[in-house]
Amino acid sequence: MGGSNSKEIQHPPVPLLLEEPWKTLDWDKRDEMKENLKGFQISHSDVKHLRILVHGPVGAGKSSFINSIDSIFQGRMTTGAIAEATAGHSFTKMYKIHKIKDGQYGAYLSFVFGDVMGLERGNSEGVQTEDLKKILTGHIKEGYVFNPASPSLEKDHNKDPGLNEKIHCLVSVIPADTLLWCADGDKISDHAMREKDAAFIQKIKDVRAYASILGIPQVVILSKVDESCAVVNKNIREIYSSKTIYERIKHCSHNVGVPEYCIFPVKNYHQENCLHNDMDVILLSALTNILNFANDYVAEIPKEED
Ligand SMILES: Nc1nc2c(ncn2[C@@H]2O[C@H](COP(=O)(O)OP(=O)(O)OP(=O)(O)O)[C@@H](O)[C@H]2O)c(=O)[nH]1
Ligand SMILES: [Mg+2]
Repeated sequence: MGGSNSKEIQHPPVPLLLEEPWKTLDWDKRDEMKENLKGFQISHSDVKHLRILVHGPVGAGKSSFINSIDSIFQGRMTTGAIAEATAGHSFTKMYKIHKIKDGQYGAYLSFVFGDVMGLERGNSEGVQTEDLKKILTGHIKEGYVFNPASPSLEKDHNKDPGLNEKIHCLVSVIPADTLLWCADGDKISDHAMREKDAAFIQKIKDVRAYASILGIPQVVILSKVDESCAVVNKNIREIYSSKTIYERIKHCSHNVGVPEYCIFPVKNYHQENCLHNDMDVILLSALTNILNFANDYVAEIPKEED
């Protein structure tokens, strides 16, 4: 007999963690990883700095990712790429290159980040995908102020950019807490939200497709893992064991078209007031992969004749 007298079926609790992490890191290697990155050698004599373009939806954590890397090498919190707590329209309005230094007085490291305005849903909102394509080819100069209503004009452009001015790796920052979670349609009932995500994803795909034509390697930084999984929020070392994070990586791979091994979940510094070993190891591991991909790309390009 059914009804209120029937005994409630007790389901065993669903485990939140995978049996085995899908990736392991050595948590004691922060200093060694930092030293390796400080001494990173570029495999092409025409390239002074490996150029990493960081793009993605508005508020995804692009500037925070750049700040997090800068903070690690400064040994303290920095805010060179200003990050903003208010959601909505992009806080970053200008194309800015961020060089990373070894400590306060040390040398510049062998990579720089390009920080751009965020992608937004509408055609006249946020950064224009056409502008991102021009940044990839080195045509847009640093300091260019983005105009969401129209792409850049010829006068804003570098005429004949060399390999050194071009982008060597495209990083898409995608927040793990909101986007893509609803990609299969059954996880969220808000249709408008799904549409919004689809528009973002299409723009990310467009820029990626163009980068692919140019042969530029691409990775995804899956930010805000702390907002996406309570276990990871409590203990960041569970990042590669969390079922939620792993599921989102698979969603992201499926929807954006980036292979899983090119998706790096991270927690950016956002409210901490001092550095944290485990966050650094995770961020440095992602950065090492980004630089290796960028370096593999430039190594393949023939040197310009004198
Ligand atoms: N919890 C958490 N918050 C984050 C993380 N990364 C960034 N944030 C917060 O998210 C907000 C947006 O971060 P930004 O770095 O300004 O994002 P952005 O992609 O540069 O945004 P726009 O320049 O406005 O397009 C800020 O309040 C950050 O503190 C993260 O990994 N975890
Ligand atoms: Mg920003």
